[in-house]
Amino acid sequence: MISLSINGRSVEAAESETVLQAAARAGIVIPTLCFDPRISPVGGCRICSIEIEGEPHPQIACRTQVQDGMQVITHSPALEDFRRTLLSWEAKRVLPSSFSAEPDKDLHRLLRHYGIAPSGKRTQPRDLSHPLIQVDMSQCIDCLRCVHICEDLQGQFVWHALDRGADMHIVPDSATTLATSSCVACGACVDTCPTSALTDRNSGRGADIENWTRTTCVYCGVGCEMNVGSSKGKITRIRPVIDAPVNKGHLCIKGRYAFSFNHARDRQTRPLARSGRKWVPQSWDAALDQTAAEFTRIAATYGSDSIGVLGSARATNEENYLAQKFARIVLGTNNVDCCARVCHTPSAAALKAMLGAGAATNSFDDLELARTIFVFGANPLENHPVVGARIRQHVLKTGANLIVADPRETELARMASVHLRLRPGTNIALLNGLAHVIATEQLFDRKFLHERVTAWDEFSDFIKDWTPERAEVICGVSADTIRKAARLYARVKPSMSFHGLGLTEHTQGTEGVMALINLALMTGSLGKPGAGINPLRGQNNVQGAAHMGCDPATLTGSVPIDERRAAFETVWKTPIPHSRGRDLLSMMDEAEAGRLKALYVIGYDVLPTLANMTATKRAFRNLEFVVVQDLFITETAKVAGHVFLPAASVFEKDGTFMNAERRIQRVRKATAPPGECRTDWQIICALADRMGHGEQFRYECAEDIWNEVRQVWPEGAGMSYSRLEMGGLQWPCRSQDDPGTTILHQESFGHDRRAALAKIEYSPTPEQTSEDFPFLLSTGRTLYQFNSGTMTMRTANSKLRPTDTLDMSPADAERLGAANGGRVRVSSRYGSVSIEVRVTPLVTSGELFATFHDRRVGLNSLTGPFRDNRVQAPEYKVTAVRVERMR
Ligand SMILES: Nc1nc2c(c(=O)[nH]1)N[C@H]1C(S)=C(S)[C@@H](COP(=O)(O)OP(=O)(O)OC[C@H]3O[C@@H](n4cnc5c(=O)[nH]c(N)nc54)[C@H](O)[C@@H]3O)O[C@H]1N2
Ligand SMILES: Nc1nc2c(c(=O)[nH]1)N[C@H]1C(S)=C(S)[C@@H](COP(=O)(O)OP(=O)(O)OC[C@H]3O[C@@H](n4cnc5c(=O)[nH]c(N)nc54)[C@H](O)[C@@H]3O)O[C@H]1N2
Ligand SMILES: [Mo]
Repeated sequence: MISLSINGRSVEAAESETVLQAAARAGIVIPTLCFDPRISPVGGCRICSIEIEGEPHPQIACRTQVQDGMQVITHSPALEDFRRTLLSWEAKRVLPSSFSAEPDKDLHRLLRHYGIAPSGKRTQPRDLSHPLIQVDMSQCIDCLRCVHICEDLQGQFVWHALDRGADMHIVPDSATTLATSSCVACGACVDTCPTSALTDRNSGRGADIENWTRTTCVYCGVGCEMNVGSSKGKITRIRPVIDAPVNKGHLCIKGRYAFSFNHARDRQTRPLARSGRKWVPQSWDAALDQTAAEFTRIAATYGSDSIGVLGSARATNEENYLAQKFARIVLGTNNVDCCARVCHTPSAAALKAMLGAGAATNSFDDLELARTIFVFGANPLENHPVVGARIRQHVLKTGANLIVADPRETELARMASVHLRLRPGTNIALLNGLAHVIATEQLFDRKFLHERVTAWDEFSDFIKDWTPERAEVICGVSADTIRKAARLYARVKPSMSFHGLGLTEHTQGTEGVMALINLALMTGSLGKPGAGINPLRGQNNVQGAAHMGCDPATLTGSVPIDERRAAFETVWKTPIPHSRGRDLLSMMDEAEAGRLKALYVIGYDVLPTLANMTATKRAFRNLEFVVVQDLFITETAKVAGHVFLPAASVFEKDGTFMNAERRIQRVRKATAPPGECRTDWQIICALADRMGHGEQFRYECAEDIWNEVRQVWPEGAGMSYSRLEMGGLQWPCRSQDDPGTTILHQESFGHDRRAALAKIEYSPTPEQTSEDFPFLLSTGRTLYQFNSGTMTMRTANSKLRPTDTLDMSPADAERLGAANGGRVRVSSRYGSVSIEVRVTPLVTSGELFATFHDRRVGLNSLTGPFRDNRVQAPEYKVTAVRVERMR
């Protein structure tokens, strides 16, 4: 540390700091205009000029390093005059109407502070081509913040500065409109722009915002923190939290812009009951009475295990905790699950079985420490965009190695050191080939193998047969490429892997994750910074929903029921049923067989998103009673619902989420629920009360529920709301003074000091192409839409991506005579759909890729009945199909 004087005050600073940073820490505000902590200092505006004793001219604080004994003046009359002069020039670019509409823009604040009136006029037309971002270059002051933030934070390189000096102007990479540029609408440029040159469209006037609430994003498992602006009871604007540990001042198009669903006209705000084909509004009393009576009747007639409950990966931990408690002690069944089943239950199962904890081993902050990043079957630039951008930045800035295993040439694959472009459904062959190279070339970590790993002899015997040449025949990746990837992963360490559904949604999904864990065990890539096995979890709280106990076999904390039965029964004051619970897929089978009679579906549109929709529909139609608790009449409700209970959204309640790196973060109420909507936890408690269990469901607020969770879950006991108020914490966190755990397995694994390697044989899926079904279809996501589309389809995101597409290689399109944007009929052994074609070189000839977000397409009519051989996740990633042109 060194010491300097600022305005006569002695200030301590680190040698690496700038005067601006040191001053800010001391609470001294130096005005800035082109500065943003998220980008490296541009230093062009000179507003942050300061006087330094001994220097003849003013220096700029954002680029001046502190020095021991330095004497700084930040606010002399001369400096203030200088600032006023500079700002008077900039004021000529500011339109008076923008000045009053957007008081929080940095330049507008400064003008107000210095009492300078804006006097700008529009000198060129606005660019209104983009549905989310308005461009008004009349008001641009050439500060370059947009150019730099797009490079430094998002890595998209959309904005460019053309010409120099007085002629400088900023243009998108299309050189014409923003809509035709490569913009992905993360909104970072708007967020940093200090004028109204870049503003959000459709998000109200900044001047009208009455409240800002810090909360956690409602979409994916990254867990970005955001500030939600509201006015007159509506969400009107969302901005990233600058000091958030996960997103560090960044958001993606969904978090930033896709919030208008919250106030959609068809948002349901009253309980409804089905009467024939119609939904009839009900009072809460009537709807809850009917639900309680039906559950009671069905349990009495067919037994408790004829009812199932599905928790919601979109709702809070507190609510999911209550959903499983409700199933177990009110209904008396362990039939409780959630949509983790269909995505990363294979990851949780594999990690739990091999390493003793069913969650990501490391934190997102580790990725900047990794020298090799292995992205396996995941597409983070679209599906976890803030993490995707961090990966891209790390690779661009440090030259870290990137290995991508994906049948498609995703954007990350395009910039990878090695792209393992395998045939869908052949992960095991590829992973075993990689393990073979590590074993036979002795690239393993001898010390780690000795101290932390067992079953090496059997494993090395087994893996001998998996030569890269053998793997090549199956997975289509050349033996040399496999060798290259194995050498990078094993030699250039630390090596960190991130994986997605391309690994898990297969008949060998769990085993695929196990085969990936083998690589980490062999190379000692566990329990260390910059390493580990990290599933990129799906929704905002899917990790939490399952961890809270929305899983038939485990209780809160992911413990097998019989391991902690007594402890839970003491707190719950009721016995937990002994019968084996059914997972979602078995519930569907039971419904089809007529043995499951009722389903309580909380925040999960099962019907269109489960594979093999024809079978799902049959199962649902067999049910005597289905309750849907959601924001909207979902497809599930439309086809099968009997009672609809209107839930408050994430913007309308308090609670916590658990992100993909085990971080518990607060969710805070930004607006009141509309109409008669109630929070999920209030609804569950009201139902429990009606069914005679009010005593065990008496809570005043979300925090009361959380405190009970902490009581039954020792690894979460240390995370009180008062601590979470200061920022998220990662479990295990056992006591109030436990800082939480950023990296698991440092000294020993969850179950033991040593973990065993797993011998995984490859067994091809029964879903094979044939003469009738010659194409392999894989399904997944796009940046702009989210899952069932219930939320994003009701926002302006739909203008950027109106419907699902079938991605097809140019060669196949030509052969079939299918044009870009034309319609085709796709048929599998299970069903058929009509869908728009998108011709793209990103998919290989013979393979197809489609998204599943648009209910009008109903893509899951195509996907089939096969499931993961251990935990039943559907095989969404391989379906044999044929394609016919539609006339
Ligand atoms: N924008 C957006 N973001 C989302 C979602 C969304 O719907 N939209 N959904 C959220 C949810 S619930 C989840 S679970 C996550 C999912 O996030 P991801 O796991 O990234 O999801 P997918 O796009 O389904 O699949 C990832 C990749 O797997 C590849 N793949 C297909 N078959 C194979 C194979 O056999 N082997 C390998 N190695 N790769 C294969 C696909 O080409 C694709 O690029 O995203 C979350 N984030
Ligand atoms: N073909 C194909 N199909 C797939 C996949 C694939 O890769 N390919 N992926 C699968 C995967 S990984 C997943 S996770 C599923 C996702 O399928 P879903 O879980 O159905 O997807 P979401 O769109 O996340 O839907 C959640 C529902 O929760 C509601 N909701 C939001 N917030 C709240 C709340 O606070 N309370 C309540 N009660 N409701 C709320 C929304 O309105 C929405 O209806 O889809 C699966 N389907
Ligand atoms: Mo998911």
